[in-house]
Amino acid sequence: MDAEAWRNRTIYQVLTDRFAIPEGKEVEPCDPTIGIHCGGTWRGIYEHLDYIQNMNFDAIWISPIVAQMPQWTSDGEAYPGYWQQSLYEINLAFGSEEDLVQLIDEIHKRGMLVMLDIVVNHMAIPGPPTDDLDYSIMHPFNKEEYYHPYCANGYDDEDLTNLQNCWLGGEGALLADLDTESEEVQQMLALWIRNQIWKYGIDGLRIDAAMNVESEFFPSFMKSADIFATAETYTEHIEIACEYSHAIGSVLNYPLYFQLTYAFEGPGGDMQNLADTIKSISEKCLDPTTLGNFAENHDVVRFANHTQDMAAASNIISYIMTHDGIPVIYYGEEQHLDGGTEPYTNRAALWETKHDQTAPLYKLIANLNLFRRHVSRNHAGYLATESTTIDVGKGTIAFAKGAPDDPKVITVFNNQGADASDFKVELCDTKSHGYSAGDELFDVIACKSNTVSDNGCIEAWVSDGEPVVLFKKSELTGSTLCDIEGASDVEVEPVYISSTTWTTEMSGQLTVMHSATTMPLSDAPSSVTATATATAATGDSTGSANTIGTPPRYAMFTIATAFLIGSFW
Ligand SMILES: [Ca+2]
Repeated sequence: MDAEAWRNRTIYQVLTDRFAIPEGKEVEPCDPTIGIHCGGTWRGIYEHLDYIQNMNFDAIWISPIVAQMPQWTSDGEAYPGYWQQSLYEINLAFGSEEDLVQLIDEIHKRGMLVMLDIVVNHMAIPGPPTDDLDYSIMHPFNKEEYYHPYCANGYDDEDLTNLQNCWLGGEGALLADLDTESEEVQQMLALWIRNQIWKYGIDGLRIDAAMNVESEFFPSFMKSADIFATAETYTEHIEIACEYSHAIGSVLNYPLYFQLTYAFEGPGGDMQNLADTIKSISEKCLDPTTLGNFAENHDVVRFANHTQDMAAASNIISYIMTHDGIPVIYYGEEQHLDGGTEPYTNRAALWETKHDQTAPLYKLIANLNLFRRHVSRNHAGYLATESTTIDVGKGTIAFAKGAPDDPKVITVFNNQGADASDFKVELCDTKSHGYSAGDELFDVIACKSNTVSDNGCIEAWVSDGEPVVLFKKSELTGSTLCDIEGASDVEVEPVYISSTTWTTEMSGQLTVMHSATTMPLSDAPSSVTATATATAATGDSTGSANTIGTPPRYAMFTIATAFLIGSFW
């Protein structure tokens, strides 16, 4: 799955420990302030996929899956999954290997993609830092020589050496910084990522703490991974984030995140500053339409922690869902959760909301996902074309998005809040919005028609501070939005899962690899589809020339998947 395939998707970010507990599992009430496991599992996610899919997401980002530092330390437990200790074992706190395989299988069956969170910067070892740390407990990086020498607090984005070579983490959980300049370390990480992707059928990666690794590491790592990745570059500096977008292909758009939050958290927010940031990112990053856009994640305070205003939340979410880039919504954002980061109450247990599918922001996201998919299905260039900023006012900003010859989606956002009096934003530059007098538009947020005035102005009426999302009304037939006539749901894109086995040398041993790799059905050669059908019929595993056998569990998995995907198609 490449960047083009991911650009058409929207991502729901799950913190596996906090999203859902499986039926029948008893857990204590979750206190996110104390930093211990609350009991969410892969099986819990599996049982709550409807909650994600009914919001019309077609990709899910899950926490890292590998085995963690097992013990409690003064920094808490490894519940988020970033304190890895053994890269070829899975994290049993999240379930069994069968549970993980079942989850990924089901996500694929539903036509959704899996984004796996991974760490290449560090391994975890209990502190405090001393001269005789036992590196042998970490696998496969079990010797001191694989690491940079200890130095604390590698968080200074003004000092590259500190940022890239010093250790993250606290005194309790030391995050031993891998010597990613070493060719041996590079080769071991390349082998590992190929293993994970092929073994589990991973479609995309989210790379943790990417900025803490020199950007030169990534081009060859990405060549080994050979799938789309986006990465954490936790900085306001556009130059740094964009450098990593070139090295990796995409980053999570932190520079935009900071300015979006400032712009929308209250009526004083600076929209011109937001417009300038969008322009600068467009000039410096690889491709803004494949960056990951977000307003919340597990490392930042939730937006409702800045303001409880529902209209403000609607505006920032609507921006994420309609502007250039791949929307990423953090679990609980749809429930208007309001946690902060000191302590990490932004990681509250979602089950305490009872996974409410009637929450206002849940419904807003569901509709905007549907809208995005509807427009992009009918207009191939929509998502790949960068927006034009067509108006910046005091507390308002408006955009037009769409390929040159296509009708444009017109969006108008504001930071005036739910108690603001109704007002209108007039967009009179017919060249930039592309519509003519008398054209009938439709606002998919307010579910209201809007006719372009005789002088060619679009009069975008803002009620209760809500955002305005306008499109040509005749284009919305069949979208199911606002009960417009001709309702029919838009199917998510089916994916084909190929199955092969192959062998490779790993840590000096010949090891059988089991592949379950996904691609859009449209990309699968006809012979591949035929093979999958034949596979299901005969019960034989497909394989490449160097196949030396498929362990039964994986054979079952890949054959069943091929069969079900075949039926789906
Ligand atoms: Ca590093």
